[in-house]
Amino acid sequence: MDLSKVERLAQMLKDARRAVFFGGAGVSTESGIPDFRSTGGLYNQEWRYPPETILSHTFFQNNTEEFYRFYRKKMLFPNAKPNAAHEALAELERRGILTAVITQNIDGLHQAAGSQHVIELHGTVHKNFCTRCRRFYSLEDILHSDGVPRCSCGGIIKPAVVLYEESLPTDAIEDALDAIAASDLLIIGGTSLAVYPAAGFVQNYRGRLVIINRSPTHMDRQADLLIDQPIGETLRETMKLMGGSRD
Ligand code: CNA
Repeated sequence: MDLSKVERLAQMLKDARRAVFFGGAGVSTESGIPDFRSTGGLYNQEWRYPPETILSHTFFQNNTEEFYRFYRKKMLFPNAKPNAAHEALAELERRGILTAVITQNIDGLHQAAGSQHVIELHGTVHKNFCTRCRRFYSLEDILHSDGVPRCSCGGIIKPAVVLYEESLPTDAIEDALDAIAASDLLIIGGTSLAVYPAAGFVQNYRGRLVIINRSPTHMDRQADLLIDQPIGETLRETMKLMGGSRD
């Protein structure tokens, strides 16, 4: 761990008036949830179809049973717990430094860590709806079902997760763009910035920019501070340096 970089991050957070965090699957790898594009990630595992095909709207419609086989096995981690990154971000919000967590993740771990203002660009596995009558079902309901989960009305239940080919929720887009526009520090972490339109939200950022990612991203040259270390460890060390209060 490069402590001088951690020191700089701690100072940037102390100086910030409205910091925002924008993250992805890499934030949850230290909780045991694999990401898509790392070596051990889902894109490097053998499966009959590539993940972006299985996780597409068309595939859900035409191969619902296979979709659910993949989804249950690879996207649901009911026992995962928030790690040091989720906890640090929740603490930064409590201290009035961080105004929003914008996430591409669907695992609900930011909320589990206590973050209040979480903008879920790609939805969540914790909400599921009947495609016919819109009745709500919990993650537990999905975990306790077999094959294709069905509503009491007979309709197929679909997770409130944004699949490839589907649009992002309008309110989440607006909320994310507002939070980014009002911020003076943006921390991007645990994301390859390869999935659009989400990655486009941070592309032209003009404030101070920190990137914490284990592998390179196309925005690295724009960053005021670049940390290629695990994000949980990085934020844990940063919080230690920040001490108990803002100053
Ligand atoms: P991605 O494309 O898999 O990229 C993850 C990035 O994080 C990679 O660049 C890694 O190098 C980096 N990374 C991995 N672990 C760490 C770590 N501990 N510290 C720092 N960097 C790390 O994932 P994106 O989020 O960019 O792609 C967007 C997809 C992935 C979204 O649609 C998500 O819904 C989807 N996804 C979400 C989850 C989840 O909810 N936990 C899991 C897997 C995939």
